[in-house]
Amino acid sequence: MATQHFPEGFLWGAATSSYQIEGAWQEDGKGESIWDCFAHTPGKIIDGSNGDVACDHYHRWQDDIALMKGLGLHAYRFSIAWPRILPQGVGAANQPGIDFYSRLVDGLLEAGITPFATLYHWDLPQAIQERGGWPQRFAAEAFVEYADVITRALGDRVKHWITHNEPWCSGLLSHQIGEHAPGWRDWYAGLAASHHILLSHGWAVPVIRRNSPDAEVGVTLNFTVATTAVRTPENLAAVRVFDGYFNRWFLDPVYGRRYPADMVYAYQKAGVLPASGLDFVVDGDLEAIAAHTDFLGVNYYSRAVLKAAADGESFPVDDPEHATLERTDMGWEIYPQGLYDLLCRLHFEYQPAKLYVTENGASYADAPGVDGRVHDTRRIDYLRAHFIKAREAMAAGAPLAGYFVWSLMDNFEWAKGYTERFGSVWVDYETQVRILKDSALWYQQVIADNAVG
Ligand code: IFM
Repeated sequence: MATQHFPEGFLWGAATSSYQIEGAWQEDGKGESIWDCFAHTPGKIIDGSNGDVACDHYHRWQDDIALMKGLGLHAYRFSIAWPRILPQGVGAANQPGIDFYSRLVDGLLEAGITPFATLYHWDLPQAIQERGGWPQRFAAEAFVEYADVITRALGDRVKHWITHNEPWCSGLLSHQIGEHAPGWRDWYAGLAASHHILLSHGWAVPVIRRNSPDAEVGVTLNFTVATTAVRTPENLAAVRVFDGYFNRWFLDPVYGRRYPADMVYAYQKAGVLPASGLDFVVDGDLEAIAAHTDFLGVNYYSRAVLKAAADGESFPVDDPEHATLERTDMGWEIYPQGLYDLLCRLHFEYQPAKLYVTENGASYADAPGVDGRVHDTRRIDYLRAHFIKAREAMAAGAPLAGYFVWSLMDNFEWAKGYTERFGSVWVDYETQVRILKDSALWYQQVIADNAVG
């Protein structure tokens, strides 16, 4: 395979999120989040762990910036813990929490690394949850208050803002499937939560622009490329439904197309929505959600190979027989072509002004060997294949401006606790020693060459 060069100025980065790495769950006036509460509930996290300490990044951020600088990263995507800023979700701000992110941002800028800040990567203040959480409209109003406070504090230095990370997860995985905090299993609540999350995005965009002149503002969605191996009308309809549930439900309103009518109808038919339809949508909401954004953040890991349910009515089911056997430790199929297909689809169907891959990566358990190094060659193969597909999508016209590897370091993988390792940097959770895996050294070279061979 010939070396693929990336255009000058292409941003190479790595990503993390607050709850997954910071620890310090009770320090310096931080309020409790729904993830503190969820992870402290027995039975919710597979290994019984939590993010109380995680990678202790709250205390080790300077060393972590030094690591990033050593890797040559151009950009770092991190998230801000809302309950560090407003411990009760609204009202009094917590200056030490603001100061932490202010120091982090200054440190990044001094190291020549561009900060990309995500406002919400799932750690909702528990106080907001106690008032009903995202299924309530109030949560969207509270988010705007939080967005205002933090962008006023950092908006002079942070020039790339992501309102939300993966609304499918914070809306449906959390309220419909129940795997993530707050662990509800109520489809209607999941749709209401998703709507208020999108609404809070739309409402926050002009506030961020006001507080952070010349900033780029966008949202990050996670996508699963849906496909079927046996192209019967039933299976193709199943693909359409899955795509509507996972991808279009979020993309369409953000790009001014309202909620997909086929899905509204399907939800009404299934009794998920009342006959009156989207009764949580108020006049003006859809216009707000469609606020102009400067970029779309794309999180891509895998695809879904689907078939129609046997009764022809229920939600589509997985068709593992027809998927390839190559999987990461998460059990996710490795399908780099999906990234090409996705970036091209987004470009041709939705025309975002700019795209960033805000997450892509793989979980592999490879640990330090006798030589003290971590030979994670499967992660290198995974990343290389995806970088190449991204470059091909750019050649086909997709306006991709940067790529953030998930994740900078091993961290708390939500309901899977510390059993999955996505990092380019190995973390020993006992000692907090960090070791650059082979994939980190490989990535360092990709960045230096601005090319992948
Ligand atoms: O760890 C998560 C991240 O928080 C959101 N996107 C997917 C990653 C891997 O599951």
